[in-house]
Amino acid sequence: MSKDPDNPETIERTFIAFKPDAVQRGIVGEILHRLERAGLKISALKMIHASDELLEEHYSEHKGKDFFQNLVDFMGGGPVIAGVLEGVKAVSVVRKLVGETEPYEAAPGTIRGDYSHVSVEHANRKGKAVKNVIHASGNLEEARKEIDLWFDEDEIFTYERTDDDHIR
Ligand code: IDP
Ligand code: MG
Repeated sequence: MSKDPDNPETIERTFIAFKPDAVQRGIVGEILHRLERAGLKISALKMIHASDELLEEHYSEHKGKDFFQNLVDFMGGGPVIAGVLEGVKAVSVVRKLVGETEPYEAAPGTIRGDYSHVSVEHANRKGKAVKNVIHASGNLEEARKEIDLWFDEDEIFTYERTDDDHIR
């Protein structure tokens, strides 16, 4: 990837989803604010009660694992708010802001570290998915797959933010 800041190739799009626990706890706005504040542009946003079929495809890399069905049940247990965020190296920037998968290990200051605390061990003992507030694509390839899976092309928008000059 080019290091030239004016090269559009450094601008990436990544997929996020506020999981049902975030929606049900009423903390979506607060968390979205953190992402916007970092300069990430909202290119798409919608509420959706995802089908098992969509979730099984979204998490296809985890098919066959012990927690797979618990994960699908959790993610389909209520509406999620799915979005596309755009920015310089957006995929890794968003993962950094989101923090580690296991809330118990996620650093303070990260979304998962600040808004959740359960351990994988606890979730597995309870037979539940780890409720960790937000999903974010793990890499560029995953981002492309997930954006394509969750959004039609005409649901994704291009526009200028007034602070674009300062953040790119
Ligand atoms: P990620 O969301 O940080 O990319 P993944 O390993 O891709 O983490 O796992 C997807 C989601 O599955 C996690 O965010 C979490 O909600 C859930 N999960 C992962 N590992 C476990 C587990 O061992 N038990 C229960 N749920 C899990
Ligand atoms: Mg993942």
